Amino acid sequence: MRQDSPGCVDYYPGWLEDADRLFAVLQDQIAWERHELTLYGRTIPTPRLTAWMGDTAYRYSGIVNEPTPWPEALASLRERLRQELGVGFNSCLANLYRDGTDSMGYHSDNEPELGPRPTIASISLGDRRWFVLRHRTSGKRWSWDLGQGDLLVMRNESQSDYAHAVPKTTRPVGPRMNLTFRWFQAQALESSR
Ligand SMILES: O=C(O)CCC(=O)C(=O)O
Ligand SMILES: [Mn+2]
Repeated sequence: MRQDSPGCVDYYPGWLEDADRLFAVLQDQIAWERHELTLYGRTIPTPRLTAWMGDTAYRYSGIVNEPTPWPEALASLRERLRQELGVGFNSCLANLYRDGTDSMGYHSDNEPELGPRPTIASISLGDRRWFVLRHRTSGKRWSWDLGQGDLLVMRNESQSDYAHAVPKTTRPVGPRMNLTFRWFQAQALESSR
């Protein structure tokens, strides 16, 4: 594990052995979608493909992610995470960065349905990508060059005190996939209506 990580992030390089096979299976079996994002009155397609596996829709940044079915390989991975981390996950947001122009801007996974201190387990497949974490007030940054089978776990104040991003790159890169397992509490939203 990296010595210079903030305490709320754990990094397990090469956690998954059969990452190549899983990448091919999930690229084919996940129901990938491309959403549109409205920013400052302009509607643009998101610079990546996504899919949401969960019980109910997940809304953020004006995007509505309707749930899509769990491929068997993804359900097995969720079970392995539960056994090894001792944390249950009921949903997964998958991202596919097709080339270096695909990216994700700085944000925190701080929607109310995720709770105040969510544990998010992120698995990387495919080519490597930089994952950057920035402390909200000090501006201090950390980055990880994530690739095939790496596991990164964000916990505790990782979403309240930090933002994270996947920047674009001019490096020639092949497709890169990220699977973020979460616990999504839809009732929190419904009971407040
Ligand atoms: O690709 C990544 O590692 C970042 C994904 C992410 O932040 C998200 O899905 O919310
Ligand atoms: Mn995120």
